[in-house]
Amino acid sequence: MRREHPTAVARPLEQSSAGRAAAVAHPNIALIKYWGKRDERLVLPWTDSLSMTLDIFPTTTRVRLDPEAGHDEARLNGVPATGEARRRITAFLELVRDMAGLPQRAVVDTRNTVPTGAGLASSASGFAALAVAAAAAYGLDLDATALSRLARRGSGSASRSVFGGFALWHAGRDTGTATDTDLSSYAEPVPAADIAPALVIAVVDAGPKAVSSREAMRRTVDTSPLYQPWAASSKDDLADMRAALRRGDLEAVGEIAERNALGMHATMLAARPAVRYLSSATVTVLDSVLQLRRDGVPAYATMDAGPNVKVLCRRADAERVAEAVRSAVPESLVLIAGPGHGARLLNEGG
Ligand code: 2P0
Repeated sequence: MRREHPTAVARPLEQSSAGRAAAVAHPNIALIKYWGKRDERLVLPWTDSLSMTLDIFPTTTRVRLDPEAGHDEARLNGVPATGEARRRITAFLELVRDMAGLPQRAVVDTRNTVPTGAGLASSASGFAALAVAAAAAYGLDLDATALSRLARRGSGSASRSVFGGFALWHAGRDTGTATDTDLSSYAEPVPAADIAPALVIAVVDAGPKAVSSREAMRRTVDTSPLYQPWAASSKDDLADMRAALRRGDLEAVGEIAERNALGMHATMLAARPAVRYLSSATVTVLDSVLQLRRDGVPAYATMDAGPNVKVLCRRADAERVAEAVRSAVPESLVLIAGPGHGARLLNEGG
């Protein structure tokens, strides 16, 4: 069956809110991971992924067009963006300008509340908020599917933060032209029974990571003998995960998420040279999660491109889980998150 993809409709700038807009978005944590691109320019992954958007760590981004400016300006938490961060924001704005057919440069102001670069998906909330704010500031009238595709070009995981709750990002198909392929890779909400979930986030190290996830993914795909087997098993994990969410089986959701994440880290450990994000503190938290399960508390761990651990459990067990993790790693910062909303425009009075 062919799925119809609503396409973006550009509006003239005069009809948008005077070339400025603000948006807020939240990070998401993948329960079925995205790890590896088959097309770096279009940010197309090898596998589908599935995540839960959080209700903590919002990113707020303001975009204002500046007809006088010769280049884009971006500030991250008040500090001018430089290097790779600046390059990625400018490349993203170029894409938006192409879509809108407008030449004006922009001033971008981003406020992150998540520790940047610590494997807590600041690029997901960051590019989801930037996609929504920049599209509005440049007068593009995009639906959520199109915003998700656009956010993907900034950072793959951002495609999922456009949506609240559980979201599935389709890897897309390579059957047609680059345009068709681009259209086929977007996120959408996933049907789920109410499992009243919480993610207990153990920040064992808030410092920036040694290897960017971009570089780590590239190295894994290019050199890890475990990559293709993991990608194949991730397909089965996704099918099992969707079924578990539909029937509201939190224990199955947790088990599948944990095995998928450990498998992803195994692919990195087998890369040449190895990429190891997990630290001794990570393993200590993993031990405490095992102990919780032995004590009859359903709790399951997932880790991203960093040493921090996110523990999926029932909302009703979240305090107990947080306490167990805190006493395992007393120097960690432990937070409780629930399912959050998708990215949205802020009404700032014009
Ligand atoms: C995820 N991660 O699914 C996976 C699991 C980290 C581990 O998405 O290169 O910042 O910008 O597309 O989205 C981190 O990668 O990478 C990520 P790019 P992104 O959440």
